[in-house]
Amino acid sequence: SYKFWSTQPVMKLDEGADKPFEEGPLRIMKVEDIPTSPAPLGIDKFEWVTMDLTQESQLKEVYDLLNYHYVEDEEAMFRFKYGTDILKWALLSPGWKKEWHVGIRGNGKLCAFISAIPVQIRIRDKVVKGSEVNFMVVHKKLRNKRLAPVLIKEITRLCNLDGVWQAIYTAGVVLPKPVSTCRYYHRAINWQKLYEIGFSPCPPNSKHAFQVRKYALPDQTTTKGLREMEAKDIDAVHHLLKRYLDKFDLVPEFSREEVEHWLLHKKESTGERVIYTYVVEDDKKKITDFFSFYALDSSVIQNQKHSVIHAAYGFYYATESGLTTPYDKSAEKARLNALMHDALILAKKHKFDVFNALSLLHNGLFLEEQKFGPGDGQLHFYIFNYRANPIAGGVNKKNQL
Ligand code: YNC
Ligand code: MG
Repeated sequence: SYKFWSTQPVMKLDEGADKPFEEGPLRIMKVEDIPTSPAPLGIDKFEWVTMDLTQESQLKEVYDLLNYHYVEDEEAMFRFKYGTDILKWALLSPGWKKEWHVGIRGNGKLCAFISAIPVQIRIRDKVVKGSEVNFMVVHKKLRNKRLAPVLIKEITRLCNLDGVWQAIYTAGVVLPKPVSTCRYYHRAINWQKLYEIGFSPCPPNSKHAFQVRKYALPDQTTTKGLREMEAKDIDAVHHLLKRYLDKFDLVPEFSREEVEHWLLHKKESTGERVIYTYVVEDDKKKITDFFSFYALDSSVIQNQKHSVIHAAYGFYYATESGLTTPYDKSAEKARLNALMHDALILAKKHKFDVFNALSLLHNGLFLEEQKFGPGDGQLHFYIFNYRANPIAGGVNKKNQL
């Protein structure tokens, strides 16, 4: 019945399915009408706090909260284990605001958190200045007490105070109303470990040795001119990505600074490596392709032998082979398969156990051939305060390719 969500400027689940409609904001408001202080929490010893993630001690508090209480799969086998370096990457992106890192302390202890970062989103032909809301978490002991709506209303107020009226967010749960839905796909790299954890079953008519051989990868990549992205590639990667993302209906509009932040690994950085980006440079020194993946561990909740899975997540890519006139789908398919095969080889070299990808962008062109299998998880995409026609997600849906 969505007691909370039915009060919010979002489309109803049964709305707008029959015929296409004009897209745009649902509710128009003015900054001067937005309250300048948060709604009182009304619980003794509980208070709103702004988390300063540039302070190691506060970053560590958010890390601890997420480490024990953040997203688990349905069977509670795994839980995302965001480390402090990936949290900095995700939350201190260009234009970040301290005020958008919101916590609740109870008796001084951090027990809930929600965040937003500024983003420009293009939805079909319109560009919206919005925010991306992520890392909403409530301590397990405080669940089902309607704290989530309180967090959501507070991050909304803070975005509105900065003149931001739209937001994008994803969730595994169905809420009113997904603009698009994707499925997770997984490609085993260390099949034996995934088997021991209980993530990858051995099919009844198969044998261990066969499964291990099926997922074996060579040690060397084969794409000519493939190398790690460097600072000198930022403009070329930015330009190529911008042209490639033009093909899609729901994408970020990245600035040069954002391309640098999201894609360039800083060699001098200490900490754990988060982003892996590779470019292909041709004989004329032109960047013709790039691909990227990021590192995100998951805790294995109940296992004698293994406590963590090292997962690589497919991120942005672009290829000139997808940009020819006329468009040649089979040429793009062949190229993406070659690139993703190399991505898997590099992921193996960097000791990842599994490579995860969603059914978005043109991933449908390579998932099957690269031996990805569909997972149980779905990821729903939402836009707050915006009326939008559904955007086909999933693999091989007609609008996608
Ligand atoms: C969810 N994930 O339906 P109704 S994703 C949004 N996103 O409301 P309570 C959610 N809403 O149905 P709990 C949600 N999960 O009555 C539940 N809800 O209308 C809704 N899990 O609240 C739910 N992190 O406090 C219901 O539930 C109401 O104590 C129930 O808390 C929920 O970060 C949660 O999965 C998720 O920590 C915090 O279960 C808790 O269960 C938890 O009684 C593990 O809440 C971690 C987890 C979610 C990851 C994410 C994106 C969040 C997006 C939030 C929406 C942002 C809107 C845009 C705002 C800015 C606008 C501008 C401009
Ligand atoms: Mg609650």
